[in-house]
Amino acid sequence: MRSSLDSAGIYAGAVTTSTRATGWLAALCGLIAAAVTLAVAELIAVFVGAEASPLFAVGAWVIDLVPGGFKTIVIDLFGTADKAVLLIVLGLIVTAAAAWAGWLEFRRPPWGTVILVVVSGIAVFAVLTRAGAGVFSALPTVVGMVTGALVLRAAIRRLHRWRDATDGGQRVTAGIDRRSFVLYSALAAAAAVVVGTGSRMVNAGSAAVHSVRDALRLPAPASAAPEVPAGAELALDGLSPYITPNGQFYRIDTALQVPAVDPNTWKLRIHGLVDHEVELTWAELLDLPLIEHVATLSCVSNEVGGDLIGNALWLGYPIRELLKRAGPQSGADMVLSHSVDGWTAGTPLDVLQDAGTEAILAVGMNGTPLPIEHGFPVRMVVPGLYGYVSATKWVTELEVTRFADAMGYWTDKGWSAKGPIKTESRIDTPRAGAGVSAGSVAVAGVAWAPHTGITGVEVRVDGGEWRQARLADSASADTWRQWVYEWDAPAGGHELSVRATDASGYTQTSSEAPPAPDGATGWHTVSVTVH
Ligand SMILES: Nc1nc2c(c(=O)[nH]1)N[C@H]1C(S)=C(S)[C@@H](COP(=O)(O)O)O[C@H]1N2
Ligand SMILES: [Mo]
Repeated sequence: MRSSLDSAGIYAGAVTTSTRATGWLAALCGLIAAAVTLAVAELIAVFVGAEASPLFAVGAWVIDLVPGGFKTIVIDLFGTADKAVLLIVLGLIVTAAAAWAGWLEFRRPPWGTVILVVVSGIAVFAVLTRAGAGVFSALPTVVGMVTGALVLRAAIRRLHRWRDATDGGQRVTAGIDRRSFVLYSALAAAAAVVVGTGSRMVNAGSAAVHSVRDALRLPAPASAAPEVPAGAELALDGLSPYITPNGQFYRIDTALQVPAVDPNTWKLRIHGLVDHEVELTWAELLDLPLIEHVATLSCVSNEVGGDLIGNALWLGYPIRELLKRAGPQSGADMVLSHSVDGWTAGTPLDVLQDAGTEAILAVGMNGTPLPIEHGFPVRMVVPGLYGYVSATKWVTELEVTRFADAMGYWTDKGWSAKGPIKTESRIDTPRAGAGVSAGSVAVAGVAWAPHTGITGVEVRVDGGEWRQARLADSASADTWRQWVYEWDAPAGGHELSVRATDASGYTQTSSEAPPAPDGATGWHTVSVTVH
């Protein structure tokens, strides 16, 4: 009696292989060849430079290709898991292509090899579009491709021999050929896994940078921020804390692989329309009189009621002082900040030069060095502007230029060139859809108009009269403020809305706008049930 394993021809006693099993084994050869290609590419990238690794270059390239409006759609769908989703989708596509290549190489050589070369060619193209790519950046993928192709052909050759011996009824030869095929494939697969994961870890470089960061002690600020007033924190259940802990701070960036920047080799270059180019090392930056400042950072993609916003205590050095050293030339009106990964933001020069705006080159966040995913070792923080036009993480260059001559990453994809944060407010508690007991209910949330300041928050129940909420204190106009409204809640279903007024006298409009191109507007409204 033949077991199903036997018919697959791959259990220990079987020396023959059925047609169906052969097809699957050919596909497996394709997968092994793909693994070898990637592993060899990672290995060579260890020497050529991590940005030359095809794996993340392809993902990063796809992210850059995605049209601007899609940014919000992706964030809506997957939250901040968008990157994991992208990697999984790419992984599935590569797996399918690899299996198909193996099968084709068996049936219609050399078409499997052709697929491998075409897919690798796309990867080479992706690598060459990355920031900091040179001609040598193509080397890892090309060497990987050649090795992968050789392995594919060698494995398929062994599979053919086994198949032919099976067809010819030569059991003894089939046994030998089978062993040769299994041994070769297993060795190639194992080598790919070991070399690939090892090299990937080196390329990610994160281990090394993590330990540098862990060992780091930031200097005390020359001017400490005044204590956050005790009255800034209402400490209500369900209300966002005034200071957002680092672990809860939202994260938005296009980096598939968090850049690993060693502070000891980090440098900032200020160039462009300046009288003197300025270069600043990490040691020089830490020697400057650092300041502390509490500021709220928000993403332009934040929907009304969304959570892509946080408030932190930043430690850093005012950018205006560095610009003074460089001496911007007349005609310049924008600073294009560049991240090590090629991402850019265009910030108005006058905002960065303004003595009343604490725009800083930040090294610390809430008393620790910047978390790696929040821009370690150095990022920008500019009170009052959305992150996409100001908050460059892993920043290495400030290019003084003109809005007429240059564009930040998202502006090039249809978002506004200028991005002041819009006055907004959010109900944190009760949550939408929540059930609460009748009687006194604390309706509370946060409101923000960074750099302008919030002067009033009103709450309305079921479209009735607007009632003043009580505002908590804040460290400065650069941060959000908590608010609370004591509601005497009657039983039934109710709708709560909030709107804020800022220090310029502007009250939030009811008119609803989507995040693109310059930030969402509208009143946050939640429905609750009172028992
Ligand atoms: N290098 C780099 N910096 C970046 C971005 C990015 O994609 N790459 N995204 C910006 C955007 S859109 C926002 S809203 C803020 C978010 O900062 P956070 O992740 O620390 O909250 O970072 C900004 N800085
Ligand atoms: Mo953003």
